[in-house]
Amino acid sequence: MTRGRFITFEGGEGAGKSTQLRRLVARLQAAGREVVATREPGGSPGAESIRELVLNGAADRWSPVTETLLMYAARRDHIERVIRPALDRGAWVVCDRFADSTRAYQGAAGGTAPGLISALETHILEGTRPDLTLIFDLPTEVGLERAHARAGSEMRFESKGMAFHERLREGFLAIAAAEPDRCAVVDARGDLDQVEAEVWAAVTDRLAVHA
Ligand code: T5A
Repeated sequence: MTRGRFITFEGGEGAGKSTQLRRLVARLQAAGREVVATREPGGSPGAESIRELVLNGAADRWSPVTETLLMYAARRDHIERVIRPALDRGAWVVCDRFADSTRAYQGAAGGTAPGLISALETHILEGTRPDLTLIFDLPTEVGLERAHARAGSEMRFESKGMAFHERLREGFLAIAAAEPDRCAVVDARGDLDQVEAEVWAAVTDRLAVHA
């Protein structure tokens, strides 16, 4: 059995990831793939319980280091119970946020030491890394406007202030620059169809998939 492919969507708040993830999943399914659509923090029952803890409450409820550990506890459960089994049976896994969000949110924007995050990547991911990461890039104020306009969002991270979100954007762009073979930056300013076309071009260019 050939291992499936692992695609992650990353970026700041309100960049349009979830909307585009649904469109990509539909296109991959139409191309005959088994696709598992999932998200972080969350994606398994245990990780969804941790999501409730980490995304709700006051902005300073958890320190960046504690957040890092909670994200990785959730991620380990998600990998063990959902991501690895799916990849092993040949399914494609499309995940809304993954390890780069910890690097950007808790690391670049939050100040958690890069050494701690690297150690967690080594020991907790154990090689479960994306084949392709789409980094949605958008001016910070546009993303926050979109996120605020959308109903039902957890607000803890959105309430952290403009400087935090600027550091976040720089953090994601630094990851893309450091790992160009894995990462593609998507200009998220376009309309829904323009962004969808950019996502599909990145997927078909970099992974073996036929429309
Ligand atoms: N987090 C997560 C960490 O801090 N560390 C970690 O390790 C991980 C894994 C998750 C939070 O957790 C943090 C990051 C996050 O703060 P969430 O509620 O899942 O919380 O939030 P997000 O992942 O940020 O998801 P959002 O829903 O906020 O943003 P999306 O998914 O990027 O945007 P989407 O698709 O929901 O769109 C937002 C709004 O914009 C509109 C949509 O219709 C929607 O109303 N929109 C557009 N409008 C105009 N043009 C377009 N092209 C548009 N695309 C979408």
